[in-house]
Amino acid sequence: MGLCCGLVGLPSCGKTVIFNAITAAGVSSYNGSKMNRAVINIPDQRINKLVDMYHPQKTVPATLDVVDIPGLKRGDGQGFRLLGHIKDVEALLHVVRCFEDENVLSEHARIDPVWDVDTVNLELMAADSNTLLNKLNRLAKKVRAGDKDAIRDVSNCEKVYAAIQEGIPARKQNLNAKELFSIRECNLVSLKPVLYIANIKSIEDANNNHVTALREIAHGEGAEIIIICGKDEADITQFGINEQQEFLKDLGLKESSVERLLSAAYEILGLVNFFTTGEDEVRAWTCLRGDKAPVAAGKIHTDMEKGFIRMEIIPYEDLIELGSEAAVAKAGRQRIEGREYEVQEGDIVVVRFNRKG
Ligand SMILES: Nc1nc2c(ncn2[C@@H]2O[C@H](COP(=O)(O)OP(=O)(O)OP(=O)(O)O)[C@@H](O)[C@H]2O)c(=O)[nH]1
Ligand SMILES: [Mg+2]
Repeated sequence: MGLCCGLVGLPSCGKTVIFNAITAAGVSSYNGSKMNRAVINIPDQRINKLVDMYHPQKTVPATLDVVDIPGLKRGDGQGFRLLGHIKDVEALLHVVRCFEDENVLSEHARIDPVWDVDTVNLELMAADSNTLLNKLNRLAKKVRAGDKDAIRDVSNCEKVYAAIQEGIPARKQNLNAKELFSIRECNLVSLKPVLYIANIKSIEDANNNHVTALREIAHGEGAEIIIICGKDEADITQFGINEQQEFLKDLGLKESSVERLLSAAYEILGLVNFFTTGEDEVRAWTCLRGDKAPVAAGKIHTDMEKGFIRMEIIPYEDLIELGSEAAVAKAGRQRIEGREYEVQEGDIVVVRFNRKG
């Protein structure tokens, strides 16, 4: 399974419209109480080149799961109800309404990205406060028994909790590795990386005041922002690929929102794609930047992680340059790496493993 991103935001900010724009799912926009889920195939020219070379029976691109989560409202505790869905995702795609339209109801008296972002952050932090308090309660017993690990965990959890009470989401707290370790099991929602999506009416609005306000928020916290004409882009997903290109040009866009979103999501999540190749299957896999070879091998099969022996690697660029695996081997560019190797973007891998694990 690919990694999972969740669309969050206030009601009617355009989450479902943007979900349709990036997944071409064509979901009806008017049922805000329902969760929607879709899998995006990640377009990758390299896969096409590998298919030309291996003529496999099956081709599997990398994927990204996207879920459309019903709107959060300020202070009505929905954060708790929706928390389960948000806990399941690895990154938040935070949609912020930056379009004016009196026919579309707004949560607030006026369109106000600062208020919107605050509201979502408050809901996420309310949910996290609850999670942390539960964890502290559970730890209290162990602390009374003098458990050293529990004493350290309590102090770290209390620190994160106190900062949340001051209005600082966990992702902005610059937590160190030990603190992160203590709160890992809590799976805090305000710790998840955020990509802001400004939903605008038309490309002329790309620099309107609302977008400027959102950009300032994003820059202030070192987050990325992408701008999407949700409604128009959702409409054009219903056309064929060539027509879509024409329409994008008409909208003044070079790339579709899927492409922009994917590259931003890859960046914030620190994702790396690697490949397995053969006559039966050419397949792209996803791991996190910095993942060691056994962890990456585990994406292919858990047995490969358990019984990992070594990884044989051909960099994609070398394979294309030299034309065949045999030529790469002859040129001495195939590598053998062990458990400490960090898998790199574009590695074509063969995992050697002990089947008994
Ligand atoms: N004019 C205009 N309307 C939009 C735009 N994006 C969304 N809308 C409209 O806003 C309304 C709400 O959009 P949705 O995508 O359903 O909003 P949502 O965030 O999914 O809302 P909930 O699911 O209720 O939380 C719909 O009527 C959309 O047609 C836009 O860019 N411009
Ligand atoms: Mg919706």
